Amino acid sequence: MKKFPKKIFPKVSFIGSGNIGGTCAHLMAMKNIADIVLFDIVKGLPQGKALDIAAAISIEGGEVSITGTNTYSDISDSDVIIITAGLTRTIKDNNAKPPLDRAELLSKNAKIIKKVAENIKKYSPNAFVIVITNPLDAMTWLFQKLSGLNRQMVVGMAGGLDSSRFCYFLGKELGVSPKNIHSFIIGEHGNNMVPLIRFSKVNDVPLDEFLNGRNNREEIINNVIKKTREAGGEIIKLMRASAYFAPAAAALDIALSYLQDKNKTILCSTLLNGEYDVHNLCVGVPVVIGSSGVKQIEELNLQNNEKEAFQKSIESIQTLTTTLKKIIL
Ligand code: A3D
Repeated sequence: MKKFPKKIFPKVSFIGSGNIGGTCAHLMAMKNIADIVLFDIVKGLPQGKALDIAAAISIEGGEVSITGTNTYSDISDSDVIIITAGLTRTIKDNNAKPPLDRAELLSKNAKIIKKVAENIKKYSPNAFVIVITNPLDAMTWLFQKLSGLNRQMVVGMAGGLDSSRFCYFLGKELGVSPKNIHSFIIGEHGNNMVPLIRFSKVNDVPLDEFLNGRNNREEIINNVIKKTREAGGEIIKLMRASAYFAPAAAALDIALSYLQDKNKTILCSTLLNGEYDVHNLCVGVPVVIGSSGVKQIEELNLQNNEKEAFQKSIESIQTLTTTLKKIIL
């Protein structure tokens, strides 16, 4: 029988093989598009997840490979790296404490990102890197600075997730499929996120127009924004673990746009150097992701009230980034 050479797949590595890392690796493996490496500092965890996912690949008839490791050199020459290493805001002791604020994670996760950046710089300096570790915008900035990777090769996953939550809640409220809703959430991933209602559409109709004539218009919008802002904390309260299915799906969306040169516009945290009048900060804005990473940063023409909310968001990111400069750089 004629033998065909084994297909060569791109390589995707996950730094952190916990809930998001493991779930995203599974989603990616089922697409049969990349060989996968799961890395973690916990011995056995990435190896066990890799073994489990390998059997799932086999059921699907997939050809990709998956490896679990505690050795950084195994991530060498990755095409994409997804960073989920770090602590979450999870409630530790049975509801006794409220969830940790994203800002409280800053110094602990910064130390982890420092180590991760050193190793990615050493073993995979040409990878496209997606940061998920919180506080997201500050960690994306820190990773970009410490790794020295080109700014177009580093993004933070956040706006895509926030927007998908907005679409879900609005869809439920209006009885419309979320896939027919477009929303833009820019700025910080956190309480100061900026939902841009003027840019939101339902069935291609501007949201304002769609809701025209409803006397509870404000109530609907405020309710959806509130639910979107609180979704992360609500999930922690309910299941005592940070969200991971939707964050994993949102990270996969970014990785696929890069690997398959889809040129999709996705809301990501990216290093701004003058765009939106912001300098040297990572902030969530719409970007076009394709085979060279961030191909374009889309600059929306913001109105005064939107600019004000965006500025508040920027100040919050700036505060965390300034703290980082003091403790890490
Ligand atoms: P979890 O399931 O705890 O997984 C984190 C993994 O990181 C664990 O397996 C740890 O062992 C591992 N880890 C810790 N330190 C290191 C290190 N130095 N090197 C390699 N691995 C390490 O958490 P998770 O997957 O649910 O969340 C991961 C991160 O994503 C956290 O910081 C969350 O706060 C964040 N998160 C972000 C979003 C966004 O939308 C941006 C959403 C949900 C969670």
